[in-house]
Amino acid sequence: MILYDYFRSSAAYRVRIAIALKGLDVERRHVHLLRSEQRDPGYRAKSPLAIVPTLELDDGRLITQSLAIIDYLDALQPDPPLLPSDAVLAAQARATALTIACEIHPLANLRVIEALQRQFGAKDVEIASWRRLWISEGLKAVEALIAPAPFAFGAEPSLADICLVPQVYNARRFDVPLDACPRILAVDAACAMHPAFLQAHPQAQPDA
Ligand SMILES: N[C@@H](CCC(=O)N[C@@H](CS)C(=O)NCC(=O)O)C(=O)O
Repeated sequence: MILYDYFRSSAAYRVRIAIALKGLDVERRHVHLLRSEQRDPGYRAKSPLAIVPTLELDDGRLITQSLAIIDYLDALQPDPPLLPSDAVLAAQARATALTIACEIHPLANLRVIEALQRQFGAKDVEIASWRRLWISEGLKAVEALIAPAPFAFGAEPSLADICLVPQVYNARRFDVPLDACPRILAVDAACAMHPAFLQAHPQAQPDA
């Protein structure tokens, strides 16, 4: 299997955490987003939206979307599970992951930021404020959804932690204050000591 990846992509970071938790052996190809390599026709043929991550299976079939890739990896290697065994907790962990992946992350994506600059002449200071607004609003909602113990939904990392840690990394990168989010900070601190999260960290990647 090949993962098309970029060290600072938070969506690819989610998949790297899942790969590390599952102990899977996956080849990596780097797609440099700031050099627009995601828009090269060869890569766009694999990912029609020209975004990372994409997983290419050994038979050439392709899976896009980090959460779909993670679902596939979970089916391929069920141990350790990525959702709590309790049905309600599993649904809440998934809801937390979707809050991050659907309600926060897309609003500050590179192509959205580029469109704000190109179509509306948004300046750097306005872009920074836009990013902070949506990350901070979204994380406040996540703060209310999770119940650290010490991971977001129990004693083991779940899909919620897999999505939360990269989003916290982004929040810090863009100077979003996190003092109003003690639960998120506690979960992030628990994950920071877990080997799979350390292995998947952007600064630990060969293309960093
Ligand atoms: N919903 C997608 C989001 C993927 C995504 O937005 N990737 C970003 C990096 S985090 C990207 O490739 N952006 C390139 C661009 O906007 O041009 C997923 O979860 O895989």
